[in-house]
Amino acid sequence: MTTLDATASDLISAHDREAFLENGFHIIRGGLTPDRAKLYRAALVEILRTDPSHPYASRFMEAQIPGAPPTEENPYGRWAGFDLPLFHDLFYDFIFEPKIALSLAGLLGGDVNLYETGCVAKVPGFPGNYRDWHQDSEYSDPQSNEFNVTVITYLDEMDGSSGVTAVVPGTHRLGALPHVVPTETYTSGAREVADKAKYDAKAHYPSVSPGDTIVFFGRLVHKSASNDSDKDRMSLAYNYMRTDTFDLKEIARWIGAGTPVVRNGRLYRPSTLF
Ligand SMILES: O=C(O)CCC(=O)C(=O)O
Repeated sequence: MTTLDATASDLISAHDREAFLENGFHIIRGGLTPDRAKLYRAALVEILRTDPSHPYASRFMEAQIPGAPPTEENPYGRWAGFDLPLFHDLFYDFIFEPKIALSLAGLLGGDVNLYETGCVAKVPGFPGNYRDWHQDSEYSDPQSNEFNVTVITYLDEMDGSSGVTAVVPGTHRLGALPHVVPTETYTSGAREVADKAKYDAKAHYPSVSPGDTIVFFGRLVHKSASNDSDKDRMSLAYNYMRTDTFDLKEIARWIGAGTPVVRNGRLYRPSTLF
């Protein structure tokens, strides 16, 4: 059976879902084939080179970090980017990657919409406290339920010393934690949990291959590991929600937010009228 013919229940077992609800995260091994991971990586390198004069260049966050200079692949030292379909159509196509999208339906227990598109890029020397412990729900609260997930697809091999996402299992059950603006000299400036040091001891740093995908609840405490290697490490970071998950205050204006992705357990195709 090809993944296009698959349904959510072919990919996520009852045990997978229970473990996801308990731990707050799940890893889809081989979410992309190695060839597809290469294709997206090449497209990501292309858009990381977008000229700063581009009208939408402010969608990229640039880092000035001593010991972590820009590289040939990432000449402006961009560590994060948002609204990727504005820059390359492939990042629209990615929304519908079958194995990932259908696994999400299995994990969330219902049909799925897109919420946000983005990327994370770590140049060699990227420090482990630059994007420190935080909950992504800090940026989407309040919502009607907690079925908003961050979905990070690795385009390089990564582990705890080469830029993987570190997670603290079970922290999604703590509810919304207080966040503060970081005080270090070199930091993303993005809000992080108030008492961050206490999460270090309980951290889990997975080892991943290109195409592997981690899915976690917006309330799961997580951070970026340092990249102590001599190579750029890149990933795509998208958010998806169950169809009964709504913004209750500010309605998200991310490109594509609300796009249907899975319906009736199958990948959405705009075909019913044509
Ligand atoms: O490095 C990662 O994979 C996580 C990045 C992250 O949490 C963020 O940019 O908010």
